[in-house]
Amino acid sequence: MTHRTPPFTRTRRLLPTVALAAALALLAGCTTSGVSASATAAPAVRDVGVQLFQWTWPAIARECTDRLGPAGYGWVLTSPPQEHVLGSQWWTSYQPVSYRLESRLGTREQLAAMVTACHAAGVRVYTDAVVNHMTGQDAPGVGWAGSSYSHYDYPGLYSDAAGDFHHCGLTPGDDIVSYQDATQVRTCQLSNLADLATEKPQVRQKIAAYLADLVSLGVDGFRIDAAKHMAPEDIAAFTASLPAGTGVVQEVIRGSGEPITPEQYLANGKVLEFSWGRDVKGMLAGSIGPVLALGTGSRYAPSDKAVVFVDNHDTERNRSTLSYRDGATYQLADVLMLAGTYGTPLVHSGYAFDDRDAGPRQDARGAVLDAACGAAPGPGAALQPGDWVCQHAWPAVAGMVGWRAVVGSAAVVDTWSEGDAVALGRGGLGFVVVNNGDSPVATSIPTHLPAGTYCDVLAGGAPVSGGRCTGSSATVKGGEIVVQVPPRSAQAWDVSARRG
Ligand code: LAG
Ligand code: CA
Repeated sequence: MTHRTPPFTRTRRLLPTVALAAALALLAGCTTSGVSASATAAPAVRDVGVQLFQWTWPAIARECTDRLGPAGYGWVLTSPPQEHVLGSQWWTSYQPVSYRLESRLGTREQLAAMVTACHAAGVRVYTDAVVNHMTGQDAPGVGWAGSSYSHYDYPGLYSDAAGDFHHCGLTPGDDIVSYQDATQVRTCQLSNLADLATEKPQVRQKIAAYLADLVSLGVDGFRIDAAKHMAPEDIAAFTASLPAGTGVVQEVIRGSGEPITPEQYLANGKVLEFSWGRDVKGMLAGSIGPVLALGTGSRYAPSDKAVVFVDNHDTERNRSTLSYRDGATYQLADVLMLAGTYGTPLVHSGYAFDDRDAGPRQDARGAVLDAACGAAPGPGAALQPGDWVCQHAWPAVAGMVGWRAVVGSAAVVDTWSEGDAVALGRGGLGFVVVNNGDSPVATSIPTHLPAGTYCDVLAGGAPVSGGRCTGSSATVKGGEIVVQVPPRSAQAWDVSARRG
């Protein structure tokens, strides 16, 4: 069970900044130990996103209302919304046939309704913009919404006759062979996908119109798919006319020694930083100590330009990062990401699979069935292929989203590491211990948390008005917290879950 009945609802997590500050002041007044000056509330930041991979628009709308908003998620990233090729595989989404907003994930009307519902829940909506290419189909076909097409002809949109496609002439089949050659990467085809001539004004204008259409429905931002395969100035051109504040998150996969780097794209907006997920995988398999310093150095985009993630739909399949298959270890990676100050976190949430191509569950027509989370989502849940993993609903993940809303932008004031465990404290407002070892951590750790007894917010927290904790509790006294953390698990405490 992840939902608490009303007396146990941690409503404080969703209060706007001012109300949160007031609630904390109240909390301080009600406790004998008081809350120190260092515990003044930092501004509530709802910066955590969730990629609801292959979720339908009606399912996302419901999730925004029922879970994402209440848990404190700030934004959701959807799969691509445009018309696509037919087929049961998930990656048909990445082969656009037209920019009609009709896909097996839902209709234009359902998309608009999803945006309305998410906004009402305080959740912004980003969609995946596949604009580097069209289909990779050698044979002509018909798309999901009925549009006819062939490889280099999309009637009413793009055609070879109009010069809308690249034919790089540099490689066999015009496909990218070497990532050491920037011209190939940008003007040859990615896996036979018809490469748009994004340097041309008429192509840029069509992409801009597609994005503007989504913005007209209330969409707040975009993941720019395959950004590495377009010049930064092309992306600048088709995003220039978006309203100020529209989010731009560019997928530029960092590759060592490659001429194209994420840094070349920072003038356009944020980038998805792949280094963090790769590094945390290595550290959780070896020495965890340095994990708290992740995010610095030449392989990391600046924090304010980085979207940080443990895994995404590609890396959970190519195994370059941890994934739900790694169970408890994977969960610890999400906890670490949400605890830290590096980047804007993006939680991945997909479905279980055996076959990397297998699509989500569909009806006879190929429409994707609405996602639903099981009764007890978590790293230990037994999953069949096609079951929704619902990482965003795992108590430790959702609990850390709430913790992050409480600590806000507070700085890291405590760090601790011993053996296979680390701890981190933010601004005297929150503290977390991650135990990646095979034995329990039972010790006292220096902390800036004010004295008192705290409920573990990864195990349900506590009633606002005091009383018993749902999970375990830990006591802070004399500037130290006494913790008991089982193997391969994490616990977290914050000033909103102090027992009165
Ligand atoms: C991306 N980012 O740059 C997406 O995150 C990634 O998921 C997309 O690949 C890729 N770029 C293109 O948008 C996915 C699958 C591929 C699939 C492709 C197009 O990982 O496997 O290719 O989408 O649907 C598939 C076949 C290829 C075939 C191609 C064209 O696997 O063998 O050549 O379709 O028919
Ligand atoms: Ca290209």
